[in-house]
Amino acid sequence: MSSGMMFQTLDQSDPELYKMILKEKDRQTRGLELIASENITSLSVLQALSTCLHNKYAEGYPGQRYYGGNEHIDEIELLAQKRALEAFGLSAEEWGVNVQPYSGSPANFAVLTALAALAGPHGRIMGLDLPDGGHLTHGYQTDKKKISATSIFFESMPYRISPTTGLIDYDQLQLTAKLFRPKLIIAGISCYPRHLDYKRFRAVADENSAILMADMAHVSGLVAAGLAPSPFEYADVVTTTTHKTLRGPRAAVIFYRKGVKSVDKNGVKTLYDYDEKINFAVFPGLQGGPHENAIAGIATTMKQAASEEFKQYQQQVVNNARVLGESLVSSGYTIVTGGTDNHLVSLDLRPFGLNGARAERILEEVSIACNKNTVPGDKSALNPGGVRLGTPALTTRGLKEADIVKVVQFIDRGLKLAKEINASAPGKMLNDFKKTLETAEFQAKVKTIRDDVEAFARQFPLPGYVEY
Ligand code: DSN
Repeated sequence: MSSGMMFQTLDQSDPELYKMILKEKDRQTRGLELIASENITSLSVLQALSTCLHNKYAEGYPGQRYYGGNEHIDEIELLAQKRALEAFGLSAEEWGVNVQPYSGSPANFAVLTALAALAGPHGRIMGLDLPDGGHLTHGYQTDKKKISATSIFFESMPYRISPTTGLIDYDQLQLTAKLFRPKLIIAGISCYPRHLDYKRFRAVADENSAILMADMAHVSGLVAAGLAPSPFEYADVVTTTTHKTLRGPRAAVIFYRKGVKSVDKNGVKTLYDYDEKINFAVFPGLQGGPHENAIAGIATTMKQAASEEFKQYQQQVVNNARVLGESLVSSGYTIVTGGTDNHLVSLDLRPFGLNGARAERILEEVSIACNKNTVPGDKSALNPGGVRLGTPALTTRGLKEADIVKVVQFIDRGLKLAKEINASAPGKMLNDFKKTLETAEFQAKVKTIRDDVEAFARQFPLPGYVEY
């Protein structure tokens, strides 16, 4: 019987929810998305995500599932694995890949579970501190509280950036690693506008007999396109989400070395054992049934990532980020490290006389999305002095260099308005700012900028389904 709610479209069966989705689609269409970790995935990925693959349980791995009926699921997962290796130019003899992680945080936790916990649950790890541009799952804790589970179940020690240059202090990492003797070092960023020196990371890892894990989530699209240094030359394990610059589904993959690790003077070979450990940590260690619809999305993303069109897209992402930085500087703003090598710019608003929270708030009011972020020397991660801006999503919508110059003009108008609001606010608290922003006088000014931003943004199509 093909009637009843099971056969209705979403707009028929749940108009209340459907309307909310339409509103979100409209928000994305009329806004400028500058959150550096976001992107707009392709129609084909959205289609893969909403297929019958969603219905299937497939605990285990291709050829070794716990339930029957997985012959086609196996084909799809093997295709995703093969294409993931190809997208990054990896040979199946030297690298393996697990495409099941639900997203970046579980992927990173699985690697730590597999490799840092070899000597028990308190394996020592080092990662870039979150306020310095690292990620929660690289061991983040504060002096008061262990925040990430990666700092609760592992012993973590951060490395940092120089408060003056904004660049990673590799010398300090080297010194600290000697004292801390980490089992695993993470080379990865969430807000760092420069390339990483993987060779240097490898040297520090070797000095301490540590495993080198690269979390290339932010830059994996650039790596696939050959526009950022490849971590594969130096790292033992590489994780990445698949939805940032890579522009795929909300998911993640883990690459790990396999095959011959070393040969001693008698010709005796030692093999990598990451394969079994990492796969076991993902399932059954931490996850249950893999999301095979997301894995199908990964398969088609990796096909796209190997294409010439994708390389051109990534080149445009980088070009746009460079122009974003240059235009901000020529408009009088300060950007961390003075420029960018990748897809993001870290805007330091302290010299301009504004903080990150106010900047994020005003820009949201005028339909520009970004996020407040710490900048070098910030005393408090709760009150950061800057915002992070990235170009992947805008580039997907087709913006080129000249469009980015216009985007900077909109940002500039918004930030100057924020200063005007600050000057009129009765006090110095964020609430004073927000209340003043709500007054009719400033709402009228906000509307003028927002109307211009939205008219501009609507010129650029949003990939995906036409309606939602
Ligand atoms: N939320 C992502 C980012 O913004 O970098 C990382 O998880």
